[in-house]
Amino acid sequence: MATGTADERRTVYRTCPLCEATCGLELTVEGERVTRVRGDREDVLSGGYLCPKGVALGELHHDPDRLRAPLVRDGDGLREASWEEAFERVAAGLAPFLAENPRRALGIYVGNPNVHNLGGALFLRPLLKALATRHLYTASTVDQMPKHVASGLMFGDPAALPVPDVDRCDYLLMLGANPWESNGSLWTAPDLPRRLRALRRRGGRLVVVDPRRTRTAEHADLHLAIRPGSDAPWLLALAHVIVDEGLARPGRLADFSEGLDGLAARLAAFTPEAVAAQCDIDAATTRAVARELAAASRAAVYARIGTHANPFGTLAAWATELLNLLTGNLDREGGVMFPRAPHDRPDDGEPGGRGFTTGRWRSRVSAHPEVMGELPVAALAEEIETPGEGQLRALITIAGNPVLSTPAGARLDRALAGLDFMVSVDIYLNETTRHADVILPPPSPLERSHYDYFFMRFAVRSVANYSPAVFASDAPGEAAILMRLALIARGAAAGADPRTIEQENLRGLVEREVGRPGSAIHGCAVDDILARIDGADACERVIDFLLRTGPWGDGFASDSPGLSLATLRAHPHGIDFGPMQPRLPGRLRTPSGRIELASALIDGELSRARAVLAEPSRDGALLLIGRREFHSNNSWLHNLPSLIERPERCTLRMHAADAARLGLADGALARVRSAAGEVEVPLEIHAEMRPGVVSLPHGYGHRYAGTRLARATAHAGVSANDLVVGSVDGPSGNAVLNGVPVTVAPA
Ligand SMILES: Nc1nc2c(c(=O)[nH]1)N[C@H]1C(S)=C(S)[C@@H](COP(=O)(O)OP(=O)(O)OC[C@H]3O[C@@H](n4cnc5c(=O)[nH]c(N)nc54)[C@H](O)[C@@H]3O)O[C@H]1N2
Ligand SMILES: Nc1nc2c(c(=O)[nH]1)N[C@H]1C(S)=C(S)[C@@H](COP(=O)(O)OP(=O)(O)OC[C@H]3O[C@@H](n4cnc5c(=O)[nH]c(N)nc54)[C@H](O)[C@@H]3O)O[C@H]1N2
Ligand code: SF4
Ligand SMILES: [Mo]
Repeated sequence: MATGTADERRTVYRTCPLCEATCGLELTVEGERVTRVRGDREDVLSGGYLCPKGVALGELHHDPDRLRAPLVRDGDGLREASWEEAFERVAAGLAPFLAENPRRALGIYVGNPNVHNLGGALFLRPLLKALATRHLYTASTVDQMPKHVASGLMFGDPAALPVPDVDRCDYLLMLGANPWESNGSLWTAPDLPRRLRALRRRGGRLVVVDPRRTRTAEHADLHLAIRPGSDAPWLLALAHVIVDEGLARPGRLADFSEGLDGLAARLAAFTPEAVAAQCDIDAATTRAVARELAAASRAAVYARIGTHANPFGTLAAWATELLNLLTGNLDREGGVMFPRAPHDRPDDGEPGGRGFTTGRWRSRVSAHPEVMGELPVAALAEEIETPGEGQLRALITIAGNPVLSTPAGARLDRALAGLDFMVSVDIYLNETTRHADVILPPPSPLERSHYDYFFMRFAVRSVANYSPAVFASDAPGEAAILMRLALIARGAAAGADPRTIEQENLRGLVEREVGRPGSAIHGCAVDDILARIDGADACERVIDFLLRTGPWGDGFASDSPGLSLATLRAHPHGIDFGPMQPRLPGRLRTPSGRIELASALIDGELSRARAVLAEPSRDGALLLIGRREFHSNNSWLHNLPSLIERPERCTLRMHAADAARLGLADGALARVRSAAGEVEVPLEIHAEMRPGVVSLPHGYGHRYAGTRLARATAHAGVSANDLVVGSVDGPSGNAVLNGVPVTVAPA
């Protein structure tokens, strides 16, 4: 890392931390300014691809509204303060809630950017442990929790998420995902448009299931405009056809799968004919897709947020992997596979483990089951509002903006205003953090080093890439802030050294590894290894250790050419360790050591889905769905000029026939109402919509006083989440963000 004089010009390479694609960027830096951002053509995974958000990384760093110093509340306003004063205020504010045993009035909300920076990825865990609260809420329950539950049940590990092996695949059935705009999710494959075009060019077929004719759907061989919320029965109908017509070919997977025998009976009700009205897909088409999928040599079924943020999200996620299994495409080249990151531990030992359970405790007000230690963020407002023992009175938010990004945002905004104490770790004073008593801002993404800890675990090739910080910063980094908070939560004296947490953490990692029989450092002296770990800060040291003891590591052998942080420093475009390899059955952590298809939870969901099939289909109500935009990222990049100063984008898209019926003209102001609230927004008649479905992007609604977001406020838009009611998918607690019934009228 270097700081330069105004005339010094340098080129730096860096992994973009803004989304899951992890593109390699080439930055030109003149003195203290980023003057150009391009794709790094030599990056081993992205090969030069980038999107407008990556280009705006310099604008994010230079944004005058981005916080550079802590803010503390004085009366009604927030003023700048020193870090010491800010931490003292946090310690004093949290003290009464930390004194309670057990801690029932203190909670934490963890937002999405935590998975895009090393501090959050590595040091949130010690903080959560020190807080010892059951009030844990995260962005996972407005996103992918159903996928974790399905993997937990089937593979015994909620983190075992297979990804499509897109570069070797011949048939891709994609539901509820729009990688042309989102750049892929739980699937790290930069430049998916190029990869999907290549799939079709080699004779493969792309089928897209989405109520909207998205840009991804435009590039498909077949687009099916399904009715929102009905993916689960449709996927079950595909499975039904495959089983019923004797097309199932699980191959080697059958040797370690449990519950294949009972499938025919469990799927019997879900015939293509029975689901046709609910899904709006005719039976002949469903049968044809099932037969194509079964016949394809190397196929993958991939379903994302459009299918998960739904009333049957978990069942849809389960049915997705069931189809991959039935067609023999799970864990097969060109199908869906479990990636392996260079910092992962190997699958040594026998398959099997403790398995996965949910509901070890329940939320206080609505009795939602705990899932992965979390409660649904859709229940956060009611936990703050509802009096009684265990009422949530103090909240920590870390890199989250739930007022705009989670259901019934306006209600949550009012609830946050009533808290006794709130602290936010965030780079902006925004709709959520304006309620905080203290805001602790970590440095910008360019002031920290980066290794993509989470998304290397979803990458279609095993890749390692490390980026040093571009600019120096004297302020505490994200990891240091989280460690200070952890110390406060433990009741350590103010001013205690955060390195205590770091040292404990690293020693714990080393102790576990020297005790693991398959490890290259099995039996080594812990202190000897600790002394040899490399890295400029707490995060780098963890990464160096994990890389060196990972599948391609040097194992701390001085003569080994294997991987370490030092090797990555010498390879600024990354190192590619090749395509994904089969990992089953070794990856399985179920009690039986086998893929488990039968479970009471899924049986319950199947009955619930059968009951819906029997109901007459409701018509009339318009169903609201979302829309991710290429130039945006949830709620928080709207303050950057190149991303926001564009033609109006926060519009309600509607099919022409619905608009005509409702007497709405293109561009007119429409009043949209749901059971949760009401917004007024310009109407856009759009050919991508199907009748009966309207779409509004989420993340807008920058209408609140007391924020510091000049540009975003000038392009405020309305929040889709003021309309989202807050019902959840039962098994996962994931919010239902799609298919919300609304009425629309001229404003
Ligand atoms: N209706 C509807 N709602 C949705 C969705 C949808 O499809 N439809 N999508 C959902 C999804 S998938 C997600 S992931 C959630 C996201 O939900 P959240 O994570 O709660 O919200 P974001 O809008 O991503 O806000 C991120 C926050 O992190 C801050 N931030 C950015 N970088 C950093 C950093 O490096 N460190 C720290 N400490 N803070 C940082 C930003 O200023 C912002 O306050 O939204 C969900 N909401
Ligand atoms: N440009 C940009 N990129 C992003 C983000 C962003 O905000 N902007 N957010 C990032 C985050 S946090 C995430 S989680 C990922 C998400 O990445 P994706 O999962 O690809 O998400 P979306 O682009 O929202 O695509 C979801 C699609 O589901 C469709 N849909 C809605 N309801 C239904 C339904 O009931 N059934 C089916 N089959 N489809 C439905 C929508 O029309 C939409 O096209 O994107 C990430 N990348
Ligand atoms: S696609 Fe994602 S990773 Fe790539 S430049 Fe855009 S935001 Fe960054
Ligand atoms: Mo997300």
